[in-house]
Amino acid sequence: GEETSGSVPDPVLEISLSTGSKQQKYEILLVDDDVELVAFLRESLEQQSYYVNIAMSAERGLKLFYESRPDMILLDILLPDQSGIDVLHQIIGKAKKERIPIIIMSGEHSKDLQLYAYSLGVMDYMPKPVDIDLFLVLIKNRFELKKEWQKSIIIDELTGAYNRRYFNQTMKQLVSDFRRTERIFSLALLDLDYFKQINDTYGHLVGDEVLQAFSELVRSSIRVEDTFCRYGGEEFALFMPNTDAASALLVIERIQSQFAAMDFWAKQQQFRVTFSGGITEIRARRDDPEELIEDADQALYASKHAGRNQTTL
Ligand code: GH3
Ligand code: MG
Ligand code: MG
Ligand code: MG
Repeated sequence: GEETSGSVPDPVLEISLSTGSKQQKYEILLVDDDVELVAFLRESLEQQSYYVNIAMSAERGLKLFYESRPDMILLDILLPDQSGIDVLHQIIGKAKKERIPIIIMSGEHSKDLQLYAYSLGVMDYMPKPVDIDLFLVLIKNRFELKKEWQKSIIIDELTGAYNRRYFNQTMKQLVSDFRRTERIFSLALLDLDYFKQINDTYGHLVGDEVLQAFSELVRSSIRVEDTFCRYGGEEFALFMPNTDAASALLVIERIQSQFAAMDFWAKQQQFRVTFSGGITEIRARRDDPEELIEDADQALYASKHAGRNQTTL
């Protein structure tokens, strides 16, 4: 199998993963050489619960930009060693790629300079002297957009479940946790039964509603530490940390009987839907992502083969 710990991390997902259900503390990189302004901004920003990293030169700013992982950059233009514009040229590519907003702060208000900064991809231009009320609102709005974007890249739109991208990242994380600390987890694959028939009989929109109802039921039945993902089409995956396969089975079987009892209505007909499950638990000699998926998939196949609406270990 593939070694996961040596691979390149996905910065966007690492941020999303680290937030979890907790309140995210954003890190702001402040690059400015004005001692008084820096002290004032730091205090104001920390009061809003932002974490502030300070650089008083371009060189230090660049170093911190590459070493830490700021969620936003506040950048002065007149710096002692290089111009903020030079800094901008060096960081704009990565900042755009990782959606790190850059806000220029400057006492230089010329239209040309502003145009140039905006054309490079700077988000906002804050004139000095800084009006702190305006500045704080602007920063807050930028972070709200960022949060929405972060969510949008890991959530499946139809079902609200985490998407395949997040599935992969969660798998990686849990596997590396296991290898480090022996913390086990179970993986369940859940696949709706005869779903093609539902679509064919009642139409795709009704099929979509079934997927939504199923997802809602699962999400309301699991713990906060569990991660529910849409693996693809009408197939879903559930990660259950600190849970062995036998305990995971109880969880899935409870959901299975609740789902099978749900009444759906379409075309003046009542109908019911079931799903099948396959569960596997991570073990020392079976701890590659591909192996885990393979095992859960085989168990799922056994459930299908044995008549569906059941779960196999
Ligand atoms: P089995 O019990 O063996 O799993 O049979 P099945 O019909 O559920 O499996 P199959 O793989 O043959 O069909 C899956 C169907 O799920 C086909 C596809 O059109 C449908 N599907 C996948 N994604 C969506 C979706 O987002 N919305 C709707 N309505 N249908 C979807
Ligand atoms: Mg300056
Ligand atoms: Mg199916
Ligand atoms: Mg399927």
